[in-house]
Amino acid sequence: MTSSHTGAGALVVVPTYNESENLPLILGRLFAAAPAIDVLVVDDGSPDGTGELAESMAATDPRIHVMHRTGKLGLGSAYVMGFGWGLERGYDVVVEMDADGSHPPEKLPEMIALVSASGPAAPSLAIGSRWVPGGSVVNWPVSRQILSRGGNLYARLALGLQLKDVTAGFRAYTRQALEAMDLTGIDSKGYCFQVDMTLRVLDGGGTVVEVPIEFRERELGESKMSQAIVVEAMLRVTKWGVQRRVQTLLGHRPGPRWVVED
Ligand SMILES: Nc1nc2c(ncn2[C@@H]2O[C@H](COP(=O)(O)OP(=O)(O)O)[C@@H](O)[C@H]2O)c(=O)[nH]1
Ligand SMILES: [Mg+2]
Repeated sequence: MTSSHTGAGALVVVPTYNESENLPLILGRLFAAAPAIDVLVVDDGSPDGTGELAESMAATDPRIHVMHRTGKLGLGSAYVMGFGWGLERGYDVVVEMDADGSHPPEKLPEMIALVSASGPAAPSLAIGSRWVPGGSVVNWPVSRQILSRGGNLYARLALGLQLKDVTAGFRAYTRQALEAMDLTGIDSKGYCFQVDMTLRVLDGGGTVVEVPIEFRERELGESKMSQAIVVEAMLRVTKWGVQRRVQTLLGHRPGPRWVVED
């Protein structure tokens, strides 16, 4: 762990596993778009030296912080640890963003402004969404598009959500939304982490807004998506869907809460 910055503002948590080619590019774009932002790289002992590279970048840029974990422990727990780090240091907004360049940091000022607005109608979570009008995907194989569309359709039906892109990993949360949930209770690893977090925001009384983004598949490095991640997501979404229906039937939960749509 590098220096201990303290302060309000926004923290972008960037999980990395073998992203040495991408990290300098994405951080360059991020700081060009949002110079006042801080970054926490959560590296899982990448064999390609991403962790060391992040350290060397942090040595010359006080906005960059690095957390090292001992092995590949999954995206979900990397974010949970990153969120905890950010909350301890007083950030007002905490962002999730991939290192591979698929999430446009140029959209972050808009997303952060949305969740930073005051008043009861202000959203607690802004999702950078591929599947709302104005959103798009570039260079993604049809198989991945079908998986994402199908996964989102299934999650919408199973969970009674109106969101179009509930598996998206480009997100800005308010500190209040994260503080209102039990982060230690999260053990989702892959895409279902994003669904899990969305349900927790809604269950905590928060609202969600989707901001259209152009999602551009990585040009460098490799995806860590696996069959296990897809299976985990399907099983868990099914389980949560059944649990929520039973709770509604028993009168322990109101029917689906509709979300704010952009
Ligand atoms: N720290 C950490 N980062 C991970 C892990 N798995 C994936 N990532 C990072 O999470 C982001 C998204 O992963 P990616 O492989 O691009 O998934 P895809 O976009 O679904 O194909 C990238 O920045 C990865 O380096 C992990 O186990 N630990
Ligand atoms: Mg990716």
